[in-house]
Amino acid sequence: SHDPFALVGLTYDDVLLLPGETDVIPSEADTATRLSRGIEISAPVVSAAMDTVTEAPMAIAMARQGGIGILHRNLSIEDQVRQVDKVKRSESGMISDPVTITPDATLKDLDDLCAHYRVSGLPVVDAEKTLLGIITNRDIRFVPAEDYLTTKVYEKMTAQPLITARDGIASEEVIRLFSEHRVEKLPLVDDAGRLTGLITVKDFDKADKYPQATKDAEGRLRVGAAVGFFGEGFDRAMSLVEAGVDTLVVDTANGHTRGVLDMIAKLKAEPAAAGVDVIGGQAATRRGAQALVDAGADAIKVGVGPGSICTTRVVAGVGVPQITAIHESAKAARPAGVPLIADGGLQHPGDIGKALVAGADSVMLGSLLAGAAESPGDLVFSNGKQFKAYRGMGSMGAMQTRGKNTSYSKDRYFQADVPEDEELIPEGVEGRVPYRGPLSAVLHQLVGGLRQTMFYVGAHTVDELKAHSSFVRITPAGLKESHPHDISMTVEAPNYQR
Ligand code: RVP
Repeated sequence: SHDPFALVGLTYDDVLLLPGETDVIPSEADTATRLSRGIEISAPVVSAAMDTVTEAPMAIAMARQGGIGILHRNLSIEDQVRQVDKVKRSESGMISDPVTITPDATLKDLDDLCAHYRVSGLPVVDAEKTLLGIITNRDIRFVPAEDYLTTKVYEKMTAQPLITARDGIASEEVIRLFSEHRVEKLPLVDDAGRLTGLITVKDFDKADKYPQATKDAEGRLRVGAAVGFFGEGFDRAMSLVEAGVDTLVVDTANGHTRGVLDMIAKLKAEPAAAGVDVIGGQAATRRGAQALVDAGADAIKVGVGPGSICTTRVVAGVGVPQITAIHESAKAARPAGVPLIADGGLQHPGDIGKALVAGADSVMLGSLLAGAAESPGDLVFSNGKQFKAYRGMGSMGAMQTRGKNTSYSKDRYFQADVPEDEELIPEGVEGRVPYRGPLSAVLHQLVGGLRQTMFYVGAHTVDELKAHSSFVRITPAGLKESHPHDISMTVEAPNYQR
């Protein structure tokens, strides 16, 4: 017989992990995991596809630290494509498709391109891609700004003799050329003298600095991007694929519906998108997750209503507390070998380990990352403290980004058809979070917390953590005991704020 109250919904604050025998040293714990069927990450953290969390700077910082960012979709296709492009060009030993300039362009054009891509110089090529020279800051240092519009690139570029190399050049050889010739950019050319790539000193150094970085086969940082299932969703997806995106996230508040499942199946069947993992969501039940597995999703995002800015559970009365949602979804995903991403509701570093033990393979974070320097938007000062804006993608503000009811992403909440003169039904709120400094410091604390988890439970790897750990359910008295109590805190810890 069916008991409607048999399922108890538990969330992060309802459980703790049991300590176990251990010989794990936190700094040696291996936090590597799978984001999706085809993408490995060395830290199980993903930045949320929200317009106050993930644009190119956040995605770059996330990938450098071994996680990955999912670019939000509340912007035009062209703008989102530009974001992907920025990440893919940002850093790698070698740039295979460098930004170039033609000899008859002006220094003003050069300056604009360099500012946009944050680079210090460009190879100069003709229409056939033949390398003619290179132009950097150094070449134009003494040109007054008022002459930028009338001075042409060919007048100032460094032409012959150019230091160049062939594709596939060994690292030691690159280092030798850089130091011997004191250049900072090494163009790669083919037999016909056509430009095939570029190696810069800066990128070469960074490759050493971020050994954990999440990279594709060509050594470029990996990045994901959100798409909808409605209207231009498929065209958006194809444009992102063309720009080199590594994974598409079909981003909706409810994945257990025909339109979303069809979009996932269509993307999986599209030859042009072969090799691009398709992530589907959201799920919060075993059957919802099974439907996404059956549609062919390469990973499933779990979470209906847990988000810090989310009001779905009070507006619609629908949702599943997150530990139970993950546990139930894993019953469908695990046998199929499909990774789960626990999305929303994490408040503390310790919640990451709890999510993994419940059945997730990684976590997606909004509020915990929105305060980082790399999130979109400026610092806001209030009463001598620093904040950054953070809002739900189902908030009025986000759903009316381009004017009344005309955002790119209101279909996330299935309100694409609401006409302009009608009030939308928001499922999120707008607010702010404390400024937290650079993402590297934020992630150091979050992933550091997970390393401590792995030490306490005796797990050398994420697989061991998932396989051998278990929970104890706690009461409100237990939760009270978990937090600092019977003291008024005088100093905030970097990983604990009230
Ligand atoms: P949190 O980390 O708790 O801030 O939650 C972030 C998640 O909340 C997002 O990844 C997304 O799944 C969800 N979200 C985003 N907007 C809204 C909303 O307006 N309801 N919810």
